[in-house]
Formats: sequence, structure tokens, C-alpha cells
Amino acid sequence: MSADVSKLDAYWMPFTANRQFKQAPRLLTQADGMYFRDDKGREILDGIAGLWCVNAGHNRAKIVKAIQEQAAELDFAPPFQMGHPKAFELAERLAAIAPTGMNRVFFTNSGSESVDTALKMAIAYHRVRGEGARTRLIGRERGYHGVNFGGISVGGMVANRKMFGSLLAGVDHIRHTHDPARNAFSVGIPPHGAEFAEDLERLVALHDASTIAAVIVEPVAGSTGVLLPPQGYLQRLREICDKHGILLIFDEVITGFGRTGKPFAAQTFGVTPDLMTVAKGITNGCVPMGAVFAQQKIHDAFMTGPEHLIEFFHGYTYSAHPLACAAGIATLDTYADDDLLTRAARMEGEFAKALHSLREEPNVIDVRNIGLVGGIELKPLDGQPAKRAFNVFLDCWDKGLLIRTTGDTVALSPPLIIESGHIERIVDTLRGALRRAA
Ligand code: PXG
Ligand code: PLP
Repeated sequence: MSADVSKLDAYWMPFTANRQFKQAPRLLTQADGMYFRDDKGREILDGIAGLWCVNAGHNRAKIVKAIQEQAAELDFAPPFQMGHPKAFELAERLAAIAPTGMNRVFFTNSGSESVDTALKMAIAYHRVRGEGARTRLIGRERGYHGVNFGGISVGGMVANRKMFGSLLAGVDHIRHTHDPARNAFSVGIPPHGAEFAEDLERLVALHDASTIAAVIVEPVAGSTGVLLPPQGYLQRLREICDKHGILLIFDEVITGFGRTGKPFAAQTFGVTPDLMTVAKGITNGCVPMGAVFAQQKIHDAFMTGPEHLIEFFHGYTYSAHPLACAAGIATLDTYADDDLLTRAARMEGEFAKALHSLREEPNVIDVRNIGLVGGIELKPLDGQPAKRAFNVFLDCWDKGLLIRTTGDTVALSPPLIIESGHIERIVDTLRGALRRAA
């Protein structure tokens, strides 16, 4: 059954080549475990956990049941000046697995909202402490922090920024950490580049620390092509932030919930931020939800003034939505039942070996991996950036495998329930596609 193109017009699709898609639609209609099914009944192996979010695999019984029951019990509760029990329960459960001291949780509905929330918290935190001049936000080149104005301002993807005017004022960027000349084909964390963190000292020298509120980075950058932090880099960034009283924000929207082998990448790398943004895996992708984790000292700094007054003028109609909270609790149960938040560490060796076996395939110029994240960078077609990788994407889809591409990098982030047979199939399918794309 091919889709009726006249019925595809109304939906303006996000981050999609709309015209190409509507000529040859790729429609998913069902999902279970490691697989999607498309509208033609084909089984599609999910190489990217939906979009870095379905960490426990699709259609998990406990989560489905929790959402169904919640919808019938309490469909909505206003989050402002009101609460419902599952919001508090989920926050406690999240605090229990969080990096050291990050025991205060603010709910949002997406990664983009989490990022803008964390940036606002950082600026307001300094102000409530009497350092109101600390308003400057520092991001990083090649960062992705969602699509809202705060997020694209601190973000470092040209395509996401250039169309949208002057963005937030008072933002600057440190350099990215991608250094293929020294680090190509590193297995796991690349050895070279801790010194890139010193770029923050350059911005401190330029702007003065007294004007800087926070630095935001992804511990592992996903959307911009799977860029890993060089050994010692995040530690150095933490030290420089501490030296200058600058808050460090980790954007863990893709690294959160087990992707790198511990619950959060902060734990994998042994570096604790002041604020941490999450989304995606918080509900296994089933209901939109995001959150910001804060160190208690940040939360407590707001708890001054008359007790009947609102301390932080921020929140969303759907913050801590009952369906999302029910899904989140059942998701944490599912992760615990199957020991999934550390499974990526156990699968990392096998996954890395399989990915790096693609090294000799045509046009592969780098392979990068950590936990259950993989990046395979391809030499671009002359004068047609991103085209070769997109061809590989379409070829894999044709062969029943869903991957992601960003620029000319293939990104893999399979559900954490992945088994050896799936890894083999992913790599074999990619190998074929790379040869055909040569
Ligand atoms: N921060 C990071 C680090 C992300 O990866 C967001 C913020 C925004 O989250 P929302 O929920 O607003 O989309 C993200 C999202 C990809 C891809 O293909 C990754 C994301 C979104 C879309 C595509 O790598 N990450
Ligand atoms: N726009 C208008 C007119 C609103 O009334 C509201 C919320 O009340 C919003 C935007 C924000 O919506 P949300 O809280 O879902 O982010």
C-alpha cells in the first residue's frame, strides 16, 4: 500500500526534507522490542532507539499499563500551586540515581525546554545571590541544545542558527573538541585534546568571570556527529568553572538514562555538573517529558523571601504531567528490572569491535564509540555535503534498518536491550550500504 500523497500535505514535518519525504514516505505504524514495523508490514531494526529515547526498547508492558491506568485515574492536574503524588515520587526516584548532590528536579516537556529552563536557572541563581552581573552564557561550537531561542543561542550548529536573527545577546562559545587529525579511529574516549578546555580561560580573559553565569556542554555531542570528550577534558572544564565561580551545565538529553554505561554521563566521566538537563529516556520516549536536575545549593539559593511568594517565575502547563510521571516511574522500574542503566558498559566492547570493523570500508574516515553510541564519519561526496550519508540512510531503510545521519556522519544509538545478533545485523547492513554508496 503506497501512501496517498494528497493526504501528506498538511503536516509540515520537523527537521525533515519534506518534499523528498512526501515523494517516498517512510511510515512507521507499530513497534515492539528492537523493531519497528512500517505501513507495508516490513520489520525495521531500530538502530537509534527511536531518536535516542526508547532506551528500554519499544512497547514495554509495564510502561504501557502505567500510562493507560493513569489516563483513567487522573488525566491532568495543574502544576502551579498544586501537585499530584506521582510528580513527587518520580522526582525522588530520579534524585536517587542522579550524580552526587543533584537532588532537586524541575520538570519540563522536552530537551529544548530543559535547556532554556537550566539557562534561566543559572542566570537567576547568580542574581538571587547578589551577583546579578553574571548574565553571560557560554556554549560550545558544534553543540546542540535543542531549538528554542536559548538553546540555539548557546548551540553551535550553523544551520540551526543562521536563519533566526540575532538570537540571545551576551552569548559566546568555546571551541569544539573534534580533532580527527590526532584522534581518528580512537576506540572509546579519544586521548588528545584535554587542553581544548583552556579555551574557556580565553573567554574569561575577554569578558571577565564576573559577567559569566554558566557554561553548557554535552558530555558527548550526539546531534552534531557523535563527538566525544577527550580524556581529561571535562575534568579540566570543571576546574576552570570552579576557579571562576561559573556554573557548569551538562546537557544529558541523549547521554542520560544509561546511554554511556552509567545512569548519566556525569557518572561515566566522574565529573559532576551544577545543573543537568535530560529528556527522551526519562519516559522511554513514550510521553513527552524533560527535567532539569539541580544541585541542592542552587535550589536553596532561591528559597528566600516571604514564604507565600513564588521563588522561580518559570514553569510549563504540562510540567510534571500525570501521564508523563506515570510513564517515568514505570520506565525507571523497567530500567531497574532489566539492569539497563549499566548495560551499555557491558555491551560496549562488543559494540565497539563491530563498529570499528567498518574502518576499511569505502569512504569511512573515522569511527567513534562510547557505551552504546556509535559514529561513522564518511568522506563527503564532492560538492554535495551530507549526500553520501543520506544515501546510506535510504539504503539501510530499504534493507530494514533505521539509522540517523547528521552531515556525513552515521549515528547509532540502539535500544539498551540490544543483543549480539542485532549488532551483527546493524553492522552487516551498514557494510553493504557503505559499499553500494562508494
Ligand atoms: N539537547 C541535546 C543534547 C539533544 O540531543 C535536545 C537538547 C533537544 O531535545 P528535544 O526533546 O527538544 O528535541 C537534544 C535533542 C539526532 C537528534 O538525530 C537529536 C536530538 C533531537 C533530534 C535529532 O541526533 N536531540
Ligand atoms: N501562550 C499562551 C497564550 C498561554 O496562555 C500559555 C500558557 O498558559 C503559553 C503560551 C505557554 O504554554 P505552555 O505552558 O504549554 O508552555
